[in-house]
Amino acid sequence: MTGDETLFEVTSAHLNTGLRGLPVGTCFTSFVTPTEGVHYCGYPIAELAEQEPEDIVYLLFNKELPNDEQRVKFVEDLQSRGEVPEQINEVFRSLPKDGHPMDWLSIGIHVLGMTCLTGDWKEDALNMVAKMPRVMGLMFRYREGREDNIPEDNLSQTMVQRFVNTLDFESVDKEKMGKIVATYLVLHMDHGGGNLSTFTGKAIASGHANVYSSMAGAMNALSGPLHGRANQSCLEFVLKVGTDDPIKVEEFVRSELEAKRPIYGFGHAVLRAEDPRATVQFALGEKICPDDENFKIIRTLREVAPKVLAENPKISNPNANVDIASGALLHHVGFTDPTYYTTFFGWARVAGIGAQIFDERVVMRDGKGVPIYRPKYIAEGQTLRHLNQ
Ligand code: NMX
Ligand code: MLT
Repeated sequence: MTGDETLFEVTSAHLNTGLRGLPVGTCFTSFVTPTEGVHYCGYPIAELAEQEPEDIVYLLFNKELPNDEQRVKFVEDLQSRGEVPEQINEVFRSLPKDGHPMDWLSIGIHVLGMTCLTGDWKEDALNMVAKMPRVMGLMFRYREGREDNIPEDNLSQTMVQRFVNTLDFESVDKEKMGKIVATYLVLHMDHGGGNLSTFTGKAIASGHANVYSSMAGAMNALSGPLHGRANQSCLEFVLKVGTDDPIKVEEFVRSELEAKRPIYGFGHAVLRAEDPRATVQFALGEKICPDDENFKIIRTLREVAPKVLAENPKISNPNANVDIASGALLHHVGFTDPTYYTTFFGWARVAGIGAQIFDERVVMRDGKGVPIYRPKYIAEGQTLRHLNQ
């Protein structure tokens, strides 16, 4: 981009639309197109789905995939940052067990901020990424009252292995669990600059709150049912449907719409086709759990719901979004409580939001950083004369 190109004509019709579609900045980590979905540093997401999560963290921070040597060095570097402070155990032990896991996650991130802050944007962002697997595992353990015999953190493991090792669930296929979690992380790490949680995190950081405080705020934004918590609502919805019979599923969808409840797992603010992240997860499910009861239900929902939603011309995108399939896959490998699902989304997003905060604070505007966010709001009845001042 050069000079003062006109990117968008703002009219009064754009007011109070949640900034929908208004260009407000540049994003170096990813972009989202309405038909092809998210691209991380230019790579369409489907091309990256099989990569290791560590490779994608490297990509988001360095804007290129690592070669073999860079990968080894980066994994070692992350491992050296992974230790979590002892205080997190005390804090988690004291939290209400019925508090929502997203609140636990946000508090866990604040504890990291209070105990591990360096004040360097990139160091703090990478340290947080490295500590997340253990924080996630501990959150499950303490919230479920499984406080005894928590395995030591094994820092020489991958991020996903450290999480699975900390959980130490009995009678689960740890390899399958690892594969689902790894794919989940890769698919959810970033989604352009304007999704609500990323935008919120960057806005908070623009006032020079540290990365941890900014990330905790981003997690709170992600916890809403129209944003990240849609994955929890979606599996709850699937369990409520309880059948893969297309006729009954259609009846259920219609009755939810009549009751003015959202059809979770469908629709998007930017996408106008099925989200490729959903397509990847459906393909994975067909491979690992085609006969799983929940998977069969979402397969039917994917067929039925878009047709019903498309009857309403107000709905811009009746197709499946990222949240339709993730719950069924997580459930299949042993995560049977849907209230945890958004924490996986949050865990993944720490990488993308951390990288975007780093770019906005340290790289953009020749290193000066983006100034404090301050969009303009217009008072009801304000005159044109006032507006132009
Ligand atoms: N079920 C019921 N109504 C819907 C849906 C849906 N899946 N999608 C859109 N609408 C309604 C929407 O509520 C709005 O109604 P109204 O004019 O009465 O306020 C109207 O259709 C137009 O909305 P759109 O312009 O199509 O979508 P918008 O950009 O406002 O919202 C979502 C996008 C994602 C919030 C919306 O599609 C939705 O609520 N989907 C269900 C929840 C969900 O799956 N969210 C996860 C999104 C992904 N994520 O991680 O954030
Ligand atoms: C996301 O991944 O953040 C969601 O799809 C929401 C969005 O992009 O607005």
